[in-house]
Amino acid sequence: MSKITLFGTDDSVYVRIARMTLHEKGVDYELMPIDIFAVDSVPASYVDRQPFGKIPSFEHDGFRLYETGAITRYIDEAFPGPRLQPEDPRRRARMNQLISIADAYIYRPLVWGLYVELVSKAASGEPPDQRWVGEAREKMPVCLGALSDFLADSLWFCGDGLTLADLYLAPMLDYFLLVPEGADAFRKIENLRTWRDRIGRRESFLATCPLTRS
Ligand SMILES: N[C@@H](CCC(=O)N[C@@H](CS)C(=O)NCC(=O)O)C(=O)O
Repeated sequence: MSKITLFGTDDSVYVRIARMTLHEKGVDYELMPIDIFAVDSVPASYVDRQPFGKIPSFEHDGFRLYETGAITRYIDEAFPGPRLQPEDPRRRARMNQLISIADAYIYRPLVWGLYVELVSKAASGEPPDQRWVGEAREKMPVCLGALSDFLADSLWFCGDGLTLADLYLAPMLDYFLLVPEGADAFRKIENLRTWRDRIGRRESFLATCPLTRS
């Protein structure tokens, strides 16, 4: 029986991407809590797993891996279950493009610049960094416009089949949708709204909702 461990916390966007991938593949795993933000509680041994101090990291029968892109592609390729990467080279390139976009242009402004600054900090009575919020606000329509163009009238971001691109975007947009102005802008874009409703019904999405929000 193979043993799979994912290290990280359930409220992390990137941990959720890896968890959704495991759920979509029907792979059992253990989530080992590592609170990367509670500096004192990060075990020194975690640095051996992830020297850059990020979550998640992953282990499968002694094989250690970090970086969510590598982890999710490995899970898709090493385990049976529905394929989450298109065979067709152009669709696969599109999926990889979307994952890069999510990493490079979506995560920071929509999750950190808007959700963390306007929702998370407000909950703990901290004022937002208005410069950071302003930059994120400028980027928001570019992010949503590009995603809507990629999705077009498809069921999923790369066509008729769910791929890793959908699993990357869902946890990021889930935090962004907790920002009232983000939710307003998003809900006005019909194809994104329909996609969100579709992915929001999947077991992988529901089962990985951060416990702090359930
Ligand atoms: N490139 C990393 C990014 C992972 C990442 O940024 N994780 C966040 C949590 S969602 C983290 O560990 N943040 C801690 C920090 O930035 O100090 C990956 O793909 O796994």
